[in-house]
Amino acid sequence: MTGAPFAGIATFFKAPYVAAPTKADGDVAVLGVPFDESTCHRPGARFGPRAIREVSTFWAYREEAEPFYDGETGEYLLGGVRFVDSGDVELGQTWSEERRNRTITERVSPLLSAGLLPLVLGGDHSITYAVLAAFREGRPHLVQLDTHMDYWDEVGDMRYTHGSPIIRAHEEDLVSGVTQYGTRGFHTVRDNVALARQRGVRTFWCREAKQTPVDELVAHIEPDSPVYVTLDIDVLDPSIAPGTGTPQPGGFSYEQAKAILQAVVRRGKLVGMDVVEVAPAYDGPGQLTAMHAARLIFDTIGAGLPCEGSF
Ligand SMILES: [Mn+2]
Repeated sequence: MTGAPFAGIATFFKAPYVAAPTKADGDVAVLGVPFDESTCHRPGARFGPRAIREVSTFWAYREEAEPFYDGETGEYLLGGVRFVDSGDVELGQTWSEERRNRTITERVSPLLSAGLLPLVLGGDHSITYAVLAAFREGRPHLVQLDTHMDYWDEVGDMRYTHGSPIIRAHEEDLVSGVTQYGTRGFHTVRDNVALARQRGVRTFWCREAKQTPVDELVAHIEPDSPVYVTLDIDVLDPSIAPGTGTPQPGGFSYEQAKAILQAVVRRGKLVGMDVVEVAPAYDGPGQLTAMHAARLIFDTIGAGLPCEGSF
């Protein structure tokens, strides 16, 4: 074993694969949800988990969970943090929304019971509702980085599409509050901007978030309170993240997203994270979108969990 990133099977971060991990196996449990049938436009996010896993191996050369040094911020990250890859949730194509949701929730709950931090790789954004259902008791604050509010009340007969995970989680009281960063693009009445505002969702529109110091962006989050982060990769500008189903011009740079994510998890206490809407078919050969997804995962979890050791 040379530890070469490009050799071996591409689990996330080349972490060991354990289908039902316990705390003995790791600290962060990766779970893929390759599902994109709730997409309203371009499909393909079902291939997101594999794409993110493959690109993640680029950073997998460290041994024995030694820390990374981020020279730009002068900080050590992820020292002593062990990842374990628990594989994918497989969902039947003919299943009802309720059955799909239940199946996802039932895979996340044991990870929480085992004391692991779930890191869920989508999949389209519909999966976030089902993941949050496993957090019902802890009621974390939901932090959403996303072009879209995903607060659509309903789309025809479907209540759990990728346009509605936030409204469903919010109205079912799975979360203690909602903060959105990066909202932009053309909105229709179905986006329910007014409804979200009326219910207390705090929305930082993309241009506003870019122009506001990060300390102010997170000041309303209760210090050390549980925070769940959902990162819809379309919050990034399409010039650096084209591989997604519903891109919009004018998004965050990598640095802007990183700064917000790190400020959020340093203010609150990170209890779980998902990254959704990576659709590699539109990504091109450079794997840009998956690369940014993987790197922002490391930046966020690295800032959110204590780091042991330095070198
Ligand atoms: Mn979304």
